[in-house]
Amino acid sequence: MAKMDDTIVSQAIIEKYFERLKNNLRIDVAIVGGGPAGMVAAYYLSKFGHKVAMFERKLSIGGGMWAGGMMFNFIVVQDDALPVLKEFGIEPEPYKEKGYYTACAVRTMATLTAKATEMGATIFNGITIEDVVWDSKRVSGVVANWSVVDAAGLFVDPLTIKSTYTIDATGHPCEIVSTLVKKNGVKLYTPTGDVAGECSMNAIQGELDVVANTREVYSGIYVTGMAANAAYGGQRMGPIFGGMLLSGKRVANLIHQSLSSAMFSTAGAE
Ligand code: 48H
Repeated sequence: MAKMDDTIVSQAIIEKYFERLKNNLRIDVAIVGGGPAGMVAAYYLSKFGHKVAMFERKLSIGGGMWAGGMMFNFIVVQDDALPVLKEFGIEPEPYKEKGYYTACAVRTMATLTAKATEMGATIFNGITIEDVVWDSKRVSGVVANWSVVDAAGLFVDPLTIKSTYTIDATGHPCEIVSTLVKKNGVKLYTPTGDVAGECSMNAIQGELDVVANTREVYSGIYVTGMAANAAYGGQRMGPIFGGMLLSGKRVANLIHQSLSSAMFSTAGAE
């Protein structure tokens, strides 16, 4: 093996990372949260040709999908979501009851990630989005810091990334939209004007809700996945994941429409 210089290893990593970071300071779409909904959104938006960066607090992306149901690492999907899985080249196995399919949670999440990055999405892991950029009218970016800064309880000023659109894909806590409301008292496009909060389990209704609730929740920011049900008060659905995939696809389509029109969308309606 050729002689290795340790500092060249360091130099390569530092140069490549900072090149990537600098290249993503102004983007079309910032996705906060690397669960299934965010990852599907990253794939489709990249496929449309938009510049997309995803920020994930943990080192591992995947959110709740890795764990399937109660850590039995299988997911269930329904007929409606099969075209999305097919797009990713994932073939779920038909279950003995008609209309139900199972897939390995780990393999599914790994494939979603591989395809989203192949399509051009950039993933920043180990970074927490702690705030948004807001000009009293519109969200126009995200405020990022190392997750370890938060974990260590340090006070370190963050850095800013400008994005034409932001997606809150943070799952159950709907963290980014909640911060927007808490800090600025803005009125969301939800019926209450606030984060309504997720309702209890009802798999059929929850799956319908998560798709219907995927929308612009305030100027410049959309919700997808469980964050959509938290924002609009939809029900939870347990480890059936078709709705997450369909929600990710829907948010990508909605944002693509807005980016393709000359003006930013101006209202909560889709
Ligand atoms: C950076 C952040 C931040 C932040 C959070 O929870 P997720 O898997 O979200 P979804 O909506 O894609 O999928 C939901 C699904 O996993 C689930 O929980 C279901 C179907 N539940 C049904 C039920 O009944 O319980 O992923 C969200 C990701 C996580 O990886 C977080 O670490 C990350 O977002 N995240 N990343 N900055 N401020 N907050």
